[in-house]
Amino acid sequence: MAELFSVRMRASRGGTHTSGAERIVPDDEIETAAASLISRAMTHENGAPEEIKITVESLAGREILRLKPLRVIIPQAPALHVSHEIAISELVKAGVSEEAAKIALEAIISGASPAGGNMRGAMLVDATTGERLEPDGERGIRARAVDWAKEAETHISPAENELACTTPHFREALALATKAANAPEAVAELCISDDPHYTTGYVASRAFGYCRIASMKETGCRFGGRAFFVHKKNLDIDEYIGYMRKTPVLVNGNVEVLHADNK
Ligand code: PML
Repeated sequence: MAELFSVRMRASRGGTHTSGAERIVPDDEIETAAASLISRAMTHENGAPEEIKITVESLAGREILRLKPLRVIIPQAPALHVSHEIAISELVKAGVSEEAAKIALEAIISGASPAGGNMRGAMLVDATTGERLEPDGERGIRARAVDWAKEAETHISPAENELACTTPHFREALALATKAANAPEAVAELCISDDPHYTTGYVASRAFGYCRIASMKETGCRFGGRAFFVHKKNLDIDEYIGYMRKTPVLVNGNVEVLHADNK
């Protein structure tokens, strides 16, 4: 099999992150992947960047983990208060305490970094107490080295089409959530986009899948981010961070999408 490379883009303006994305591709697709990531950075709704960093890194010698995408469930969430209730109840179902779920949700929608803005990566949160465990509150935890397998890229099922699960946001988030759900000591994840006009978020867990929730914030709100909930008691934080940053994951398989009736 051809050697694979991670091609990552991070764009910023005035020191503030504007967009970021990653592809895992064979060597003869590096240039195309880099060009498409640059175009994405330049046209992002967070505004034109002043700086775009592209990192190309060989994944040779690293074992590639192949995972099936989490199952996708879409509840009815017509308004902010309903969507937040659904998110909290999904987190609780997955094993997060209500207190920890509320702490993380509140932090994400009001700026989770110590300076009061968005973090560059995700919060790491003890699922029982809500204690923040990430070593650096600005940088947070970065989930890297994850993409769809090439075979999966062009396959969008009729259900995905019908339920508008075709945005790049969705597909990238589902791949990332699939990786995160398989991390050591992972309990669940909560995500709200930091794009001001993208208000759909999700709660994901290995046991219950990817619950895609509309109206997670007001349109125009610039806050957003992720919380990875873990069991602190058994956590080896270096192992966890190593998995999230370094273990290459390719997601492949049909995306199963279901509408759910709210309980
Ligand atoms: C992000 O902006 O990176 C988060 C995207 C969340 C996508 C939610 C969805 O559309 O399912």
